[in-house]
Amino acid sequence: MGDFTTLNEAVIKGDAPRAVMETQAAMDAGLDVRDIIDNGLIAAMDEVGEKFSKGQLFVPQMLRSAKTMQGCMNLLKPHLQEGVATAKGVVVIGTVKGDLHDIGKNLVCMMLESAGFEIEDLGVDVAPEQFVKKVQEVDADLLGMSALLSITMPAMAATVKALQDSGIRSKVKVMIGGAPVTDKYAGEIQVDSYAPDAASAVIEAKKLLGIS
Ligand code: B1M
Repeated sequence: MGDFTTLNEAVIKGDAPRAVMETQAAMDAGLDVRDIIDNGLIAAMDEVGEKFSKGQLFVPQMLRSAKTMQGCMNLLKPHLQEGVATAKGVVVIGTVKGDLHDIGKNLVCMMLESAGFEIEDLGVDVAPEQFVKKVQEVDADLLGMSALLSITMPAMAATVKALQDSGIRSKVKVMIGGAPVTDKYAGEIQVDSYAPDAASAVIEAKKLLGIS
């Protein structure tokens, strides 16, 4: 594992130029892209969340850190390629209604895309009906939902119900994730899979669609 102290600090401070420079330096030093993401960027965002919980920083600073992380991700994205991309299945994905967090969801999209899946990203604050409409429109193989707030998790259950009401639940696999989401919750709302992070999301997606 590399030493990411300076990159961590830059993300926590929301100093985008410095963070991007540090990310580039880490790549130039030959460090693994996943290591940079996990220990350089995600670890810093976890600390931002902790500081926010303790009242040591506020929403505008959290937003600045989020934008900084996104800038670094843009730099890393081309290096996430897993090999030649061949269409493995169509994935409709989005952050659920009432929730505006998209960094984790975007990371999941990037990893799935680089693993060869075709991605239909609906963005944030996606209502159950919007998910259903898109799944029908593109004949999706997999629906992915992300939630970062405890109070928006029920929107996942509402989407599953909307799929059932439209008669298409059995035609599409459903995977959920996001910091407050658990395997237990996935069982309760009867989705097909839960993934704790972006790398497992790829493994789970492949498993669900029978791809090795
Ligand atoms: Co907010 N926020 N936020 N926030 N924010 C959290 C989530 C919080 C935990 C902070 C805290 O209190 N410690 C807390 C939620 C508490 C709770 O409900 N459990 C919180 C809160 C309270 C809020 C507001 C209510 C604050 C306010 O306004 N008072 C507000 C809500 C706005 C809204 O959504 N309606 C709010 C706002 C924001 C910003 C807009 C400022 C910004 C988001 C910017 C953006 O996303 N574009 C923000 C941020 C940045 C965070 C923290 C600091 C970081 C989130 C993040 O990007 N993590 C966060 C604290 C934390 O999580 N440590 C916090 C990095 C990211 C890579 O991880 O998203 O977990 P994550 O994704 C992972 C996995 O979860 C998984 O894979 C990803 C990669 O490994 N995964 C999936 C995610 N989706 C998946 C889907 C899958 C599979 C895996 O399948 C489909």
